[in-house]
Amino acid sequence: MTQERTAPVYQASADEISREEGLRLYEDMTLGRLFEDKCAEMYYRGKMFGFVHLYNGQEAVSSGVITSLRSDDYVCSTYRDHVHALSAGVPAKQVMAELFGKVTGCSQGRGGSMHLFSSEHNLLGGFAFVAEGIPVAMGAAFQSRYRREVMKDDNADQVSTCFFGDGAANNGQFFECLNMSVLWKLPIIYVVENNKWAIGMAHERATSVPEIYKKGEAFGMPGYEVDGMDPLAVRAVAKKAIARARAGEGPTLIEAMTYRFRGHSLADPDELRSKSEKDFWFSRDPIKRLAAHLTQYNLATPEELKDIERKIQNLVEEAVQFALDSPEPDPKDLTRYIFAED
Ligand SMILES: Cc1ncc(C[n+]2csc(CCOP(=O)(O)OP(=O)(O)O)c2C)c(N)n1
Ligand SMILES: [Mg+2]
Repeated sequence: MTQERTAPVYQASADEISREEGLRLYEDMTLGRLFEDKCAEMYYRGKMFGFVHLYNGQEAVSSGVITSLRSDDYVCSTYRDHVHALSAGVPAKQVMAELFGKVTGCSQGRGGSMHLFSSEHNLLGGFAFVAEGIPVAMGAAFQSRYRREVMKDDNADQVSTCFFGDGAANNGQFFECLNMSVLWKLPIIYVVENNKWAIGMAHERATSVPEIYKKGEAFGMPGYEVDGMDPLAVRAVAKKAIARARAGEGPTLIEAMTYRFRGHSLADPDELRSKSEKDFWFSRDPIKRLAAHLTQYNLATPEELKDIERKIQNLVEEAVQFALDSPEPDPKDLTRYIFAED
């Protein structure tokens, strides 16, 4: 096996996180994992249609960044968007119903897996085209700055976060947005989830400089490489970037080294990645990592963590029942939501 690129190990201190914050993080990551496992089950039972891309393994990135945000900050995602939506506070029922194409879904059953949206939770969307969300998130960051500085709205200090993959970081929109957001000092955080693969294309075969975080430097933007399998490491770097953006100092690029535990989508037999590579990353499970920290520093007992898992499992079951019981969109509403309504 070739040497795996990982970020430097982060040494979390005993007082890194409070019990309350630690349990919230654990709950959020557990929800992400159990929700996705249930999606796989429902997909194979024929309850969902189209492509469904799961996030298993990458939970430390979504939870580490999004639980560090304020509820009025913005989150922009890709087609791998279920867990970002959950971390942003979209109820599991609404996400599951959307995946079932039901009218009670967060996009009223029009979007499906790749197009989760919630204006209430400042979730700007899941986007199916690779890198499509990057300029959208930058637009959100622009409006924050414009409202604050031109319209003199002191409350307009919202930060935008933009999640995307290593493959997206080879797309022109990425570079254009890095340039523009530094030029305009926009309050945005670019979070590259480097999971080593873009479908079946290995990252180092597709890019000239595999260390994506270094690409910020060319535009005068701080770039951080972080262990994306460690929620506390992600959280620490996210907090720094959020404070910088909130203070009007401009954007940050974060490259989180992570791994998806399943195939590209549920239609992918996942035969290209080697067993030894998968085993290396499975042994770095981010949820187990957080559990070890919480128990080591007496922030939680194993029984308490088990209780959280049981509670979340029930919540996911309820989400499925809600989705099953919900109606399909009415065909007479087919042309609604295309243009702004009166
Ligand atoms: C503009 C565009 N080109 C190609 C595709 C097909 N496509 C879908 S996912 C994907 C790989 C993207 O990989 P990455 O950005 O690393 O994200 P990951 O799936 O690993 O989360 C590609 C090429 C697409 N959706 N959009
Ligand atoms: Mg990738």
